[in-house]
Amino acid sequence: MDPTKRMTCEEALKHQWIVSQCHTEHKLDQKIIDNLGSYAGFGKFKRAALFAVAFVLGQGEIVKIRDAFEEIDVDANGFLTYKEFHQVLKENGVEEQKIKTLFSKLDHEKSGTIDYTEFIAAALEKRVYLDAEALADAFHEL
Ligand SMILES: [Ca+2]
Repeated sequence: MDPTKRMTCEEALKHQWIVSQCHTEHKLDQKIIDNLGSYAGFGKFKRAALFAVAFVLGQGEIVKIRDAFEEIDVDANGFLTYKEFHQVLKENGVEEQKIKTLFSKLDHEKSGTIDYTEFIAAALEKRVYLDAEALADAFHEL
């Protein structure tokens, strides 16, 4: 191959193949999306209880959730902006209106972004949030 006809580094980086390799889709586990939906439907107290549980969970429980969080956190700064959340959930087939609802419910502290703990609280497995219900019940009985 004639080296003068070889593409430059800049050209290579803009090449269709490279671009398509770098721009992978942000694929989320459907189960996580379902969990987010359930969370959004919970009452304020239950969401608060889950938020508390999210703080004390072991890493093993949340590996999948962390992966999903990292998928959505496109710029990897540890917070999910509406733009990131919207983009990735839309790519995963979630409806516009539902994305809006999810975001406002997940943004527990109304900071305008979703942080890691808020996301974990919302994406917990049913098995875990049943524990949270037990916790809430116990709390009521005090
Ligand atoms: Ca981010």
